[in-house]
This record gives sequence, structure tokens and C-alpha cells, in this order.
Amino acid sequence: MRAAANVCQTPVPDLALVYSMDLRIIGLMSEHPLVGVVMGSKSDYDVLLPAIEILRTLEIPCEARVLSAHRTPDQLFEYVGTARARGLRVLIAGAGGAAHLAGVMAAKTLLPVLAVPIAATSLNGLDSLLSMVQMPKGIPVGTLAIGKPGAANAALFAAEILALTDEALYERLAAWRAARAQEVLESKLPD
Ligand code: RP5
Repeated sequence: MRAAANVCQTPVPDLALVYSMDLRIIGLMSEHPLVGVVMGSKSDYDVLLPAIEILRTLEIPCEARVLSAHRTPDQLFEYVGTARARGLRVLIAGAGGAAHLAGVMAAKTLLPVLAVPIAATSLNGLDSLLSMVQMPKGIPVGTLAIGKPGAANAALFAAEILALTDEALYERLAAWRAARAQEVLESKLPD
């Protein structure tokens, strides 16, 4: 079965809308997504949400999909195999357990694949971290930190890649980072 299109874009959809749709559809349509956020299970969505939110904040068209390397390998191959032709430029893969999602995706495309390990088992994400970061030589996967910080950084890394050829995005990214610095400088501690 052909995988349905699923996209995230501003404004942020509420979860009721998101989850009322097909299990594989977790967002609204964006006609020309540049970043594809793929997760191995709907249960990964909460962890990947910071990535989607940052992409939206930076006005980067994106789409989000649930596709599993071991449960829907044919649909995953189709998705990755057509990603570049559809205009996608960076792929983010989040998965837990023996997380081969990012590696399988990287094997099927020359688009950069950024991996987010997810704590989904009693090993608390160390299993997925090692699965993702220990890719054998020749098929690179850029692995970020376990969990939500890694998801946020995957989106920022994707933004940095895209900003190499998009001056307006570079300015938005610079402003985003400056705002984070300002937050630190304005921090107030309890008396
Ligand atoms: C992985 O197994 C998924 O990426 C998820 O992190 C984990 C558990 O999946 P579910 O059992 O919640 O579908 O494939």
C-alpha cells in the first residue's frame, strides 16, 4: 500500500486534529516540504514534536510520517526513494529500541539523514543511540542526543544545512539563536 502524504506546517495543528486522521498522518499538508521527519511509531511523536515545532518556527516546510524499518519496510523504501525528487533536502529519523530506521533510510538516499535516539525500552535510549551512532563506514547517519534535546537539535542542524543556500533562513536562524542567548542573559534567580 502506498504511504499517505503527511505534512507539518504553520499554524501548529492541535493534537485532536492530528490524531483524528490515519495513524500515519500526523500533521497538515505542506505543498513543498524540505524536511521529512520520520518516526518508527506513533508513540515516538511526543519526542519528535520539538523538531517539528522548531521547523515550523523557522518557517521551514516539513512533513512528518510514521514509517517503520521493520514493520513497513516497503513503504519506507518508497518514501525514501522518492524523497529527493519530491523536493525534500534533509531527513530526520527518530526511533527507539534496536533503531535501524535512520541507517536503512541513509542506505536508500544521498540526502543527509539526522537520527534521534528515543528512550522506548528498559535501556532508556542507549540501545537506539548505539544503533544509530555506530553506522558502519560508508553510510553516514548524523546522530543527535537521546530524546527531545536531540530532536530539537536535529531540526536546528537541518536548518543550518538548508541555510547554506538560503540567506533569509540564515537570518531567521541567527535571530532564533540570539533570542536564546537573550533568554539566558535575562534569567532571574530566586532571592
Ligand atoms: C520502535 O519501537 C519505535 O521507533 C518505537 O520507539 C518503539 C516502540 O514502538 P511501539 O511499540 O510503541 O509502536 O520501532
